[in-house]
Amino acid sequence: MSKFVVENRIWDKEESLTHHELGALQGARLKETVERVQQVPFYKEAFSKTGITPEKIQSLDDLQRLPFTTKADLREQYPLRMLAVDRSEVARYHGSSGTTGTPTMVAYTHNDLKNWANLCARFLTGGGLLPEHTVQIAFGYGLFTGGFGLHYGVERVGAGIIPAAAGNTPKQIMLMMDMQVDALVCTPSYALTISEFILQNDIPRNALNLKYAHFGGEPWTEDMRTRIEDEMGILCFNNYGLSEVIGPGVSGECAVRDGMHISEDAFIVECINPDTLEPVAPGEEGELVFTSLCKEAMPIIRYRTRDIASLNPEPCACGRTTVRMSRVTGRSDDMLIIKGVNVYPSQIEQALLRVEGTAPHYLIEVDRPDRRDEVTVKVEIMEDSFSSSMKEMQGLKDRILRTIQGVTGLRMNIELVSPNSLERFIGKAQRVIDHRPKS
Ligand code: DLL
Repeated sequence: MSKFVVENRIWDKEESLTHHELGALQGARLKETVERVQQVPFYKEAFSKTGITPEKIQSLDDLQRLPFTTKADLREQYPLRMLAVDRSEVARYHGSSGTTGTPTMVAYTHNDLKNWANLCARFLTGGGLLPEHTVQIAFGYGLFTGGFGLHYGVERVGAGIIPAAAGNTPKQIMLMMDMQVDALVCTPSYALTISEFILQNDIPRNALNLKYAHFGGEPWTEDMRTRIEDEMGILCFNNYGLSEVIGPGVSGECAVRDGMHISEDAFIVECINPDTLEPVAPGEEGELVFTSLCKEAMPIIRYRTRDIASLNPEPCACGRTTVRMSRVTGRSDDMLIIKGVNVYPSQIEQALLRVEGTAPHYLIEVDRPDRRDEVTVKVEIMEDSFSSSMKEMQGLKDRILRTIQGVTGLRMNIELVSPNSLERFIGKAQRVIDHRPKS
């Protein structure tokens, strides 16, 4: 565990408004956003279909009268039909990591970029960033919002940036050592790859000056945090965002690390039951829905993220008053339905990491031989847990099987594979392959 202590710092006053102040600000900004989206034919049409006019939106209470926006809607408007400003006002474009090949393009005005950098500066400050630190950004720089988003956030705080980008792990480590880097920014799965390289090459911990890291861009579990923290001797913070809403900077952990603070002056968050579309109670899991409040180029109304998490409106010990979201346990479209039971890959990860002797590298393969769903979890074993005794290996397999069954209620096939045999990731990990025919 790291000895690094993060002082409790708050970046700007919008993070700790009173309930009343926040409500008034959100209400006023919602009205402006509703006016702005009248420039987007998609919204104009969606509003008129339901008989909503901007005048009918007077306060936050009217939010639920507005239509939802889905990923499919954005795909249909590809590439830029969601733009609410003239193209001459666009300063930058990014794209979401689409699995279908066509990305969803998003656009930012100069104001949007300024605002975005500020949102990232907030969670970075909450998680320890100081102007005197040196930060290595090992996210992809490109259409992906991770690299540039974090880059300008770190710059806004005034810290020194090493824009290493993702990949070339030996060079990442050389830079971290030679430049005495304080903080690492990347996906949690790339952090695992880096950590493994450090261990395998016997690089002593004191050759690095790394104190903490900000990870985001993909789901990860609390058990994964513990593994990485123990291996690297650092503190790890979680941050969340999505391109359609802005990129990173939607939310992030503070020093308390009990949920990610959502920047509510910039986004209204709702948590709904994805089937009934009704709000769920605080603390209950549901799908997150975001409405942007400050975006000029591509404002978005009630965007259904498909990310499953819960909201905690209780005040936080750090002094911020903003609502906190839990870890994302999964995306509704990542959810596997196995023999009628809903399972998220994160549940399998959580179970696996609890079994001593397993490495945090795994692959979940789903198939349907003889019309019966079958899941095989390939798990790497740690070098020093490997044994030539069949009995010991069978014992490890049984422990994994039982732990997964305890968490998911399902029996899965467990395949132990040798160290280093599964793919390593430099960006977002792909840990599920579903071979079942799409119905
Ligand atoms: O991943 C933005 C980002 C970059 C956030 C870097 C944080 C750090 P997209 O490529 O559009 O944008 O993917 C967004 O990634 O809907 C979630 O499913 C997932 N995701 C992002 N951050 C987290 C997180 C960026 N901390 C999608 N935990 C989102 C769990 C996350 N899932």
